[in-house]
Amino acid sequence: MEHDSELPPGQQRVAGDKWPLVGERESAVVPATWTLAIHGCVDHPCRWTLDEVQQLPQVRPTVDIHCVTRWSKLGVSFTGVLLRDVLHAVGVDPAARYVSFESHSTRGHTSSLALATALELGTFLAWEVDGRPLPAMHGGPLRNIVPGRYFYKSVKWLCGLELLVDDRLGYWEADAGYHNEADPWREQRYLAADLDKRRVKQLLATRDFSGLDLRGFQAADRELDDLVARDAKLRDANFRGCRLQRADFRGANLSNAHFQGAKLVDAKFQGADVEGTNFCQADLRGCDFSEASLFGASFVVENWQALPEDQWQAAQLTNVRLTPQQIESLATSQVAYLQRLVK
Ligand SMILES: Nc1nc2c(c(=O)[nH]1)N[C@H]1C(S)=C(S)[C@@H](COP(=O)(O)O)O[C@H]1N2
Ligand SMILES: [Mo]
Repeated sequence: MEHDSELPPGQQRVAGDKWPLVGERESAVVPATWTLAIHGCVDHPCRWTLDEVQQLPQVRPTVDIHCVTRWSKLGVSFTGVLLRDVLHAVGVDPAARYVSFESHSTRGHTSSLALATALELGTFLAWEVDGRPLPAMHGGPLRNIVPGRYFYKSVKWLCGLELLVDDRLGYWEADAGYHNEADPWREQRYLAADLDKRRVKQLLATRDFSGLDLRGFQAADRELDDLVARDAKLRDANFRGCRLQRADFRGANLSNAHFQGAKLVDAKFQGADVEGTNFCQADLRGCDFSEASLFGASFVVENWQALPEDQWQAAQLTNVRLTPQQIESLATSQVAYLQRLVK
């Protein structure tokens, strides 16, 4: 599909040639014993070595990577074989409707797609990036790549392709509410948790979210000073314009949460996941981000340098605890802003 812009909505380019590491960091299996099992609804279930995979016609697609935590890395070239050719070689049972990508990893990570979608998007299995072997931390010896979907559909250390009649939700899709379609151009990031109105009211009254799964929680413009949300799951939650002074978000998952214009004076974010989180125009005086993970977080609009000062200086960043390393993990426009304002 053709798009006017290179970047899907809400995405930012990584600085330079950075390639962030997301999710699991290593495989559970040494490459020497690595094989790919192709099973489920196939005519000839089999187990291939990497050598055997590489016998198929090789392709060199250039792919734009879009992570759900809002970083994008454009124009990455891989070497691999098309899923279509793999499946052609083993023969697919016409009853198969889904394909599950399985990982050699301790938690048995998986992700799945409708088979027709996977084929249409040109899904392939890659062992090289920019002409060099795919690094182990990025899924070497082999990972699948699904162009045109958030990167969580591209499983590292691919060890199996299972053809299914009925879908089986993947690791992030089943437990963390990641959207099963994952189209970045339609911002299909997360599904909101199911909460009835009474429960929402009760949560807002007690101001205790500790340990709860409240992804997508809608709390814009609320008075929530002293909120306790330790270890809460608040991906994609909306706290725009809230009062959240002294709020305790230690250990919480706030990836992609919205804090635009919120008053967060002295809030605690130690050890929190704030990947892709939006803090534009928020009052962050005295906030502590020690040990927090900040990839893709934003503190100011991308083009701030082109705007009049009164429009970007609203953010208040005195006494914010952010290390230089944390700041450097952000997009270029953000780094320049924070280096100027964090004292
Ligand atoms: N085995 C495995 N594959 C995985 C994940 C994971 O945790 N384990 N994370 C997914 C997510 S959410 C992303 S964004 C990409 C990250 O790939 P990278 O670490 O190479 O950037 O891998 C995807 N594939
Ligand atoms: Mo991701």
